[in-house]
This record gives sequence, C-alpha cells and structure tokens, in this order.
Amino acid sequence: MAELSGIQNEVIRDEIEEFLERPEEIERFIDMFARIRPEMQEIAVAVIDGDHHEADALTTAALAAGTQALEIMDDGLIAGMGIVGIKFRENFIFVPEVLSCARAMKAGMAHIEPILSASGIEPVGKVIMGTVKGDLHDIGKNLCIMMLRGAGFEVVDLGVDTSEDEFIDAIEEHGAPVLGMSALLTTTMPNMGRTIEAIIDAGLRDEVQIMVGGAPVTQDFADDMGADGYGKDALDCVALAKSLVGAES
Ligand code: B12
Repeated sequence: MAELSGIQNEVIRDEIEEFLERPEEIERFIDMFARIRPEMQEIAVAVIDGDHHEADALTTAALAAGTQALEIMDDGLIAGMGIVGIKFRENFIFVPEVLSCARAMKAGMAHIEPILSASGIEPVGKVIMGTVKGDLHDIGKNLCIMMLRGAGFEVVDLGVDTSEDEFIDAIEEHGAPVLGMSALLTTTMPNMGRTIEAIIDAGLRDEVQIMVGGAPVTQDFADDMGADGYGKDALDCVALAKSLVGAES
C-alpha cells in the first residue's frame, strides 16, 4: 500500500485525511492518487473545489501539453469527482457544492468528450436513464449520468416525468442493455414497479437489465419490484452499470 506522503498535492492529502473514513476507501484513494501525476492531481483539486474556470484552464493546458484525453478524464476529473461523491455521501458537502463540482467536471469534460468520441474508443455500453412518471427531481439522476458518461458509458437521458411508454419506446429505439430509473418521492416509487411490469408486458424484459435508485429507494424495494440492481449513489450507479454489462469495476 502507498503512503499518504506519496501524494504530491497537499490539498488531496488533506481531503483524504479529513473526509475519508472507511479504511478500504482510504487505501484505495491513497493508492490511486500516489500514482497520479501532479498535473492531474491539480485538475482533481479543481473539481473538488468546484472551480470550473480552473478545471477548464488546466484541462486545456494539459491537452496542449500533449496529455492524453483519457488520462485527464480518469486521473483528473473522475478521480476528483470520486472524492466529491464520498464527501456528499457522508454529508460533508451538500447539493449546491456538488452542483459546483459537477459544473467544474463538465467544464473539463467539454474538452475531453469530442476527443474521445472522435478517437473511436468503444463505449463501455449504453444506458437509458430517466426519472419516473410524476417525479421532477433530476439532480441525482443527472449526477449519475455525468459519472456514467465519465466512466465511458453512452447515456440516453429521458429526463424527468418519464412514462412507462417512453421507457419502452427508448428500449426499442436504442437497444441499450441497461435501463436506470430514478425516484425521489414515496408517491412515485411505485411507478418503477409499474414500468417494470409494462416492460414485461411489452415482451422486452429479457432485452434489458434494470437498475433503480433515488433517496427513498432501498435494496429490498428493488428486489420486490424485480429490478436487477439498486445503487445508493452515483459511484454505486457506475459500478452497478459496469457489472450489469459485464465490464470490470
Ligand atoms: C431539490 C429538491 C427538490 C427540487 C428538485 C429540483 C431538481 N431539479 O431535481 C424541487 C424544488 C423541484 C422539489 C420539488 C418537490 N419536492 Co423535493 N426535494 C428536493 C431535495 C431537497 C433534494 C433532492 C436532491 O436533489 N438530492 C441530492 C441528489 C444528489 O440525491 P438523490 O436524488 O438521492 O440522488 C442520489 C442517489 O439517490 C442515487 N440515485 C438517484 N437516482 C438514481 C438512479 C439509479 C439508477 C441509481 C443506481 C442511483 C440513483 O445517486 C444520486 C447521486 O448520489 C429533497 C430532500 C432530500 N434531502 O432528498 C426533497 C424531497 C425529495 N422533495 C420532497 C417533496 C415532498 C417535494 C414536492 C412534492 C414538494 C411540493 N409540495 O411541491 C415537490 C415534488 C415535485 C415533483 N412532482 O417531483 C420530499 C419527498 C418526501 C417523500 N417522502 O416523498 C423530500 C424528501 C423533502 C422532504 N423531506 O420533505 N424538490
């Protein structure tokens, strides 16, 4: 295992010391950042600080210096967002801060995405995502989508208030192997089950793996509804989507 002192950037060292509590996560993040180049650590810090100007400038400079887009995405933007996700999960930061970090990540990704799509890197897989019928909450879904895209997934975003028919049309149109549903209201959670039933009735259940999430959703609820997986946050969502398409986590 690498040492905390092996990470060059002081802000990253402080973030790990101050905000990470689970031993396995501390070990994973120290190992990861200890092998990440200092320039990429600075990009991660821009995301952690929610500084979109800095994320934009540092990403532009790194590309101009010849750094590979994938390295910037994985070692800078996604690595930084990993810490943000944990701080949010542990209630060290809240929605406004997460949105700033998301904006910073987007500012960097704006330079990365065209290069990755032009270079023909195979997407990890395609995911359809939507907030269920009657529900207008999309902050969590959008975070999941951003992390999925950052991890190399192609995502079809159906937005909010998505009816059973809209989910079914999207499965037929896009042939995505994974469908994700989000719900934030106890009154709209049952629409996840209704959508799964509609997918069964349409004869499409074998075509698609279904994952669900949102603050009131639990693993038990997901099991009862017949979903294939439940994720409690955006990090989980990416790991789940990877396991559902058979990619390594
Ligand atoms: C912001 C917010 C709003 C905003 C939504 C803005 C937007 N664009 O999303 C506005 C103001 C519009 C709103 C409206 C309402 N809201 Co509201 N809202 C919230 C609030 C404060 C934060 C939700 C949020 O964004 N959380 C942050 C995100 C990042 O977390 P998340 O959504 O849970 O997502 C994470 C995980 O769940 C997971 N995840 C999410 N989706 C998915 C999907 C998959 C596949 C996977 C794997 C994982 C996953 O990953 C995400 C990232 O980590 C919550 C309170 C709370 N603390 O949850 C209330 C809350 C959800 N709202 C509530 C209510 C009651 C309402 C209204 C009915 C209020 C009203 N009377 O009008 C309306 C309903 C409108 C509608 N029809 O949807 C209640 C719900 C209570 C209940 N038991 O159902 C809550 C809990 C507040 C409360 N304590 O009363 N709301």
